[in-house]
Parts: sequence; structure tokens; C-alpha cells
Amino acid sequence: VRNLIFILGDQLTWSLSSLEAADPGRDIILMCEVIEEATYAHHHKLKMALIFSAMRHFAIELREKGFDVRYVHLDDVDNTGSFTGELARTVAAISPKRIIVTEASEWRVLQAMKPWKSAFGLPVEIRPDTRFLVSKQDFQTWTQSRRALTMEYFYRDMRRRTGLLMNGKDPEGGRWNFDADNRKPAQADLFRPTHPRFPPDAVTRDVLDLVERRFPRNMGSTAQFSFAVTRSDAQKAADAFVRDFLPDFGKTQDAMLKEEPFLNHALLSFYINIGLLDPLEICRMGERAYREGHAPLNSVEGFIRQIIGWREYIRGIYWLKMPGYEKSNIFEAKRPLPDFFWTGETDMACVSSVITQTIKHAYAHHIQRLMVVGNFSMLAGLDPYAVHEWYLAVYADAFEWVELPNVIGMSQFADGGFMSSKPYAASGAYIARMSNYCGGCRYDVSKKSGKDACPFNALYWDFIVRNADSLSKNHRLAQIYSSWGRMSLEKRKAYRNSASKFLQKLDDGERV
Ligand code: FAD
Ligand code: DLZ
Ligand code: SF4
Repeated sequence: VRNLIFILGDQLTWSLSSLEAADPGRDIILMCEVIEEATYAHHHKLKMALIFSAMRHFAIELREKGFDVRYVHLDDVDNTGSFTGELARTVAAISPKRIIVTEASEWRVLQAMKPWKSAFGLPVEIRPDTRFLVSKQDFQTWTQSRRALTMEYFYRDMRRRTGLLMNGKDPEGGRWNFDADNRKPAQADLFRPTHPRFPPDAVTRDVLDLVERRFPRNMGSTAQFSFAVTRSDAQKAADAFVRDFLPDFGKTQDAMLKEEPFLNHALLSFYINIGLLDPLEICRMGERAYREGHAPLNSVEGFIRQIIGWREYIRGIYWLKMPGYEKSNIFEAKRPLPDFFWTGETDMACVSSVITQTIKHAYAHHIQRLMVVGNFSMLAGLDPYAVHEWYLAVYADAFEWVELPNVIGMSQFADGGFMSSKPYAASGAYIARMSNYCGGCRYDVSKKSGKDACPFNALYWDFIVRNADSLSKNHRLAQIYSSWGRMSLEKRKAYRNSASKFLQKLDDGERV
């Protein structure tokens, strides 16, 4: 009698807990493309194509290893359209002894798994997802006994736990964090290597056709598809990152250039999140590059911190706060997303550039997501739930467990500071310092108010003042409130008038 092993679209790895002790001669594997998953968000075409193609390639690998794989295509006539429906159909067809699955990474899907046992009258083994360093339980334990959930302390524990960049009990280089050496602006560099591209094979081309045919109105175009869709190609992308980009990763991590959307970033999150790459293995590759003298400590430490620090911490927060976290809205912001979120058509050169790049590549790097689109959304009082839905749709690496805390907690501060000690709010000066967007903008970043002034300047102060009830007791903002207090009445009025005119234009659907 057979086990039915159900593998989801972001579980494409041999080291998956549900595949432990799997027997090709006995067990059967189910994978399915279903309309419910394709439509719960308005996924970017490139995101959907990546997931379907990587699923199909993983099914081929499983078959090559002798597994009996039941692979349901989106277009199959009998496809019921949901995980539960497809499982029911398979159970009826093969009468397995039990179902084995690795827990879903998202709350919504895990909820759908819970009734399976009673629905099918079979044992259902939901195994933990061992691709993360920290279990949900361990994270919860870490949070007890703490007043503030500071990522930096969590990260230090992860360094100790993994031994990454450790010298016995001490951090390599005598410090845990080398960010003071990072955060530099960048120059366009014609000699910067280009990130590898992976031309579509026949399997991927079928998927691209499918996505264009079934989802013609979703964001983007599949014409430029160049993602890796197998573990071996994703590994090539990781090798190229460590070789060509990691050495300067730290220095340019926060910089933004309109000509270079990728700079020295890894472009690996999409592969890590669906299982093609193992996060710890990538960190070990980074550490090796440091030990061999190929990459400096500030870069390698920064990179490793993003993965064993931020990525794990974010996942911990998600499971701690779900369900309900998605509805957080401390500022009671209600404004719908402007149309330019779907077209990039705005005069704000920074926002336009990041959204246009997002439409083209289903990618923007961290600071573009946080300090351009995220910052604008929070300053303009956009509804955080709508902002969350947008982020979940448009980035190829977006799965709710990682997207939601980054958006609701880190970027919108909608949770009132559960995750961050102060909002990531900034005026145009920050964007001008870290990018080359402002030079080509119709707005003037040095002007504080009036119709040609950079909208971020007035919106920043409007945000601070409008939300004083929620923010003015935050000691990290004390200086900001005292600057406002010292400002002349006239100046304050000019800021608030400018902001209010801008927001009115936004509400009237006029071009801004
Ligand atoms: P790099 O900048 O090269 O970083 C290396 C790796 O570190 C990434 O591949 C990723 O695995 C990890 N990492 C870095 N920062 C974070 C973080 N804050 N949270 C989790 N992992 C991190 N990341 C996603 O994977 N999916 C999302 O849907 C997502 N949504 C985001 C939304 C907002 C508003 C913000 C501010 C950040 C979001 N991030 C998300 C985090 C981060 O922006 C991306 O992981 C990163 O840009 C991916 O590109 P990269 O591989 O080139 O990363
Ligand atoms: C994002 C996505 C999409 C678009 N389609 C599928 C699918 O057809 N089949 C599948 O198994 N997974 C898909 N996914 C990923 C899931 O929506 C979800 O993110 C994961 O199962 C984790 O909960
Ligand atoms: Fe963005 Fe303001 Fe600079 Fe224009 S001037 S690019 S709106 S920060």
C-alpha cells in the first residue's frame, strides 16, 4: 500500500521533510497546478511562469529518480482547481494508505490542510518545514522573556547556532554587524558584470504560452523570462553571485540606480523561497568566499545577516502574528492604490522607475521596495491591506509568510511598532542621497513645498503630524517632533497645504 506524498509549488527540493524515507517503488507523488492558487493574488506573469515551470522541472527530476508522479496541469479537463479537490481525486483513484505533506509555508494553505484527515478518513502526516533554521516553536520561545523583538539579537543567536562567521564564541572581525561600512551611494558602472540569464527550454516555453493565454491581463510579459527553473541552474546563479557580486554587495546594498535595477544584489530570493536553493548552503558559500580572501567581511556579514537574520526573523513574526496580522492598520489609512501602481505612469521619477522595473522584471531590491514604493505608500496613507495585496502579486519571490511582515510590519508600520522601533519614513533627501533618480525628475528635491517641490518632502511632514497620536510618544521620533515644533507657522502651513493638494490630486485620479 502506498503513501501519497503531496508536494506544493514552493517545496521543490529533495531535502523536503515529506520526501524523507520516500520509496520510489512504493510511494506516489502528487503535484498540481490549480486555479485557486493562480488567482488568490493577481500574480505577475513572470512569477506564475517561474513557479509552474520549476514545478514541471522538479516533477521530471522526480520521475528520473524512479518516482511515480501524478502531475496535474492547469489545463487538464478534470482539474478541480484546488489543492483539496485534487487530493480528493487522487485519493479516490489510488486509495493510498496515508497522506504525507510538508506543512504549507502560508497560513491560508495550512488551514486548508487541517481538515484533510477527517475529509479523507486517512492518516495525514503534516511534517515540519526543515528548510528553516528555527522552528515556529523555537521562535516563540525566543520571544517570551523579551520586551522588544530586536532582530539584531535574534541574528546573533543564529550566528552562534550555525557557527557562521564565528571565531569560537566571538564574531569574526570582533563585531556582529558591519553596516557602518555599507550604505554608500553607487555610481553607474559599465564594467559591472551582468547577472546570468537562463533562456527558456521547451518545458518553460509551454508554460509561458499557458500563462499568456490564461492570464493575459496580469502584470508583465513573459517575453523576457530568464529565471533559472532547476536546482542546477539556480546553483549557477548562486555561484555567479558569489564570484561576481558578493565582493561589492555590502558597499552598494542600499544604493539605487535607474540604469541598474540589480546592482550587486543576489537575485536569489525567488529560488530560495521555492526550494531550488538551500539558504544555509548559500551562506556557507558566502563564508567560504570570505575565508578564501575573495570577498570582504562587511559584504559577507551583511549578506549572511539578510538570510539567517532577517529571513528567519520575518518568518517567525509571521507565524507569531497570524491570523489577523494582515488587517493591522494603526494609522487607519484608507486610500486605495493609485493606478500608477499598475503602469508606472507618474511624474515622480523614483516611483516610476521602481514600478516600471517591477513590471519588467518582477523584481526590485530591498531599498527600492522599502524606501521608494513602501515609503510613498505609508506617507500617502494608502490602505496597508491593498499595499500588501500589491506586493504579494508583483514580485516573483512573494509568498505571504515573507511578504506580509515585510510590508505590514517593516514598511508600513501598520502593526504600530511590533516589528520595528520606528517607521521607515523619509523625505526626498534620503532618495536623493541614495540614488540618481532625482536628476531626471520633474519635481525638485530641494524644494520643500509648492507645486514643483518633491512630493516626498511635504508628505513626510504631513505623515508625521497627521499621525502624532500614534507616534509622538516614540522616543526615537522625539527629535523629529521637536523640529516640527520649532518650525515657523508659515512653513508648517506650506507643508500641510502642499501635501493636501497632492493627496487631493491623487484622490481625483489626476496625474501626479
Ligand atoms: P539581496 O538583497 O541580495 O539579499 C540576499 C537574500 O537575503 C535574499 O535573497 C533574501 O533571501 C534575504 N533577505 C533579504 N532581506 C530580507 C527580508 N527583509 N526578508 C526576508 N528575506 C530577506 N522578500 C521575499 O523573499 N519575498 C517578498 O515577498 C518580499 N517582500 C518585501 C516587501 C517589502 C516592502 C520589503 C521592504 C522587503 C521585501 N522582501 C521580500 C525582502 C527583500 O526585499 C527581498 O528578499 C530581496 O529584495 C530579494 O532580492 P535579492 O535576492 O536580490 O536579495
Ligand atoms: C504561487 C503559486 C501558484 C501561482 N500556483 C501554484 C500551483 O498551481 N500549485 C502549487 O502547488 N502552488 C502554487 N503556488 C504556490 C502556493 O500558492 C503557495 O504559496 C504554497 O503552496 C505555500 O503555501
Ligand atoms: Fe523622487 Fe522626489 Fe527625487 Fe522626484 S525629486 S525622484 S519624487 S525623491
